[in-house]
Amino acid sequence: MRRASLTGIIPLLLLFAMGEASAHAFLDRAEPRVGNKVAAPPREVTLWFTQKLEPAFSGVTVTNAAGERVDTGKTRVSGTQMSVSLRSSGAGTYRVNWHVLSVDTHTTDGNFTFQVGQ
Ligand SMILES: [Cu+2]
Repeated sequence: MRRASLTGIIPLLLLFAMGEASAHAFLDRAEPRVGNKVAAPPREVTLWFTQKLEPAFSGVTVTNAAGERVDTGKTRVSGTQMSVSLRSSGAGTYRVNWHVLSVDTHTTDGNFTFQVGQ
């Protein structure tokens, strides 16, 4: 009996967890695209999220393979969009590190890489 009731509850809990998660601001897409390779160094990185962001508590940094910052340090937030300009940089792998506070007061963060080169 106990086992039967548990199997009924677990899918319900999963459903609640997913409903909660979908309410946060998650990365929808980015430019340069996540994991993509671009020929020329981009002038900026732009990220789009699934929810509106609170500018004061959202930010993005970009580092090169050596872990050095290549962004200008000034994150711009507008609605669901966040972007940062990059200093001139060469070929290589870059990591984008982002953290956001969405308007529902939940924080999320993540990172991804893109490559520059031929
Ligand atoms: Cu949320």
